[in-house]
Amino acid sequence: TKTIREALEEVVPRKQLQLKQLKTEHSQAVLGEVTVENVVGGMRGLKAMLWEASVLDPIEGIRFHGLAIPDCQKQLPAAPGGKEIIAESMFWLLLTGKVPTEAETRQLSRELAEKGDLPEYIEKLIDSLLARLPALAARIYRNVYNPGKPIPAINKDLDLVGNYVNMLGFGDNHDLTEYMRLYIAIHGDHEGGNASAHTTHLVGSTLADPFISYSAALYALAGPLHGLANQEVLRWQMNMQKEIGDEITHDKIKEFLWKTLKSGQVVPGYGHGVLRNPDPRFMALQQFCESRPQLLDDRVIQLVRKTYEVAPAVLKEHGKTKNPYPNVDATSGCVLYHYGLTQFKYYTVIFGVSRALGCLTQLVWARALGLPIERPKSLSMDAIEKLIKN
Ligand code: CMX
Repeated sequence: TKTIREALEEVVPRKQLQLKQLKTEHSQAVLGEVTVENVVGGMRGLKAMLWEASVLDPIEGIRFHGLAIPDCQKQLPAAPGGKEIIAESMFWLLLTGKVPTEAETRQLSRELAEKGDLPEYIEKLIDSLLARLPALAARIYRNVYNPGKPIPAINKDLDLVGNYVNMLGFGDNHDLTEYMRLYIAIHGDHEGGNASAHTTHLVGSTLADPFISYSAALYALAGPLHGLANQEVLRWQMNMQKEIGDEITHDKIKEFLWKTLKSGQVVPGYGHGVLRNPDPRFMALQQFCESRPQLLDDRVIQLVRKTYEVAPAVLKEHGKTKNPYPNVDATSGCVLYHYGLTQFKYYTVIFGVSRALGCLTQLVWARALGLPIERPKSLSMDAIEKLIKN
């Protein structure tokens, strides 16, 4: 059984060599063209970043080192007594490109649990940020929403998310724990170009420490077009519920969708910068709901499912978005709400605990490979026009 450090040490020299060869043998190879659309359109589709852990295909969705979500669900070890993927096995895969054994996963859980107490000073080990995030995030939750109640100590025999849910005060809810395990594993990484991942990479490229780099990413995650969308979805679905009452029909949902669109708002939880199909993370969370009748009885979850039956056609008719299908945020917050985590404002914090897996993985790789400070070239509109004319 290896530790994660040993597993990483095996991979680093190979990757360093690969980068060296790319730089010496292929540095002038052309990977694509830069169009005006790339520059004025938020760099969509521009191949301009190194990111090791995952690739986002517009049709298939996310693959973590080649493994799609159903592959991960089959291959990555779960927690003792659980069935869902856990953060540790996902982190191991993201960082090393290998599927860990059950023993390796348990060992990582223990290592993280041992480092998970909030210390008085900051160690520089990168994965210790990861280890401390649950305690930090749980303390925020408890201080804001449940002040004065003691927070349980970290249980060294439990996985990262098991401990997190425990510290949040929901440790006796096995279904929520399993949901959070799945949620945190599959939100872990989504390629490098999304706003939070890219922010970590950019700030980290200045050699700012991982705490600062990842804090910057959380500000990006807090925007309603990105991580805040899952709480926006819940608010929007609840407003829909209020407006259409108990009798949920396709026509009433359609009417509400058009009202949202005509007021100039986006439909939260739908559309994506890269995906052009329903998000497999959305499908995985829907499958979780399908295996639990009490979730299917929940009015808001029913609305989410019914909305999915109607919204793609409405968005197609509306004709603006390139992707009329749901992304993961269309469902993720609604299930948290069902399980009693009713404070919407906190949902992006949970997303933040998860996204650290991928962002910090790449930060480790950026350091191991000695990647340079990021510094793309900018252009004014006059300069673009001049280049077009030439
Ligand atoms: N509802 C209505 N209009 C939408 C839309 C939606 N869900 N998604 C995109 N559009 C519109 C855009 O606003 C844009 O309109 P304009 O031409 O008037 O500016 C047009 O369709 C084209 O946009 P696009 O190329 O399809 O999408 P982008 O890559 O620009 O934006 C995203 C992607 C996610 C920001 C956008 O789809 C959106 O705002 N979705 C709703 C918010 C959301 O769910 N965000 C979460 C994404 C996942 C995540 O990061 O967590």
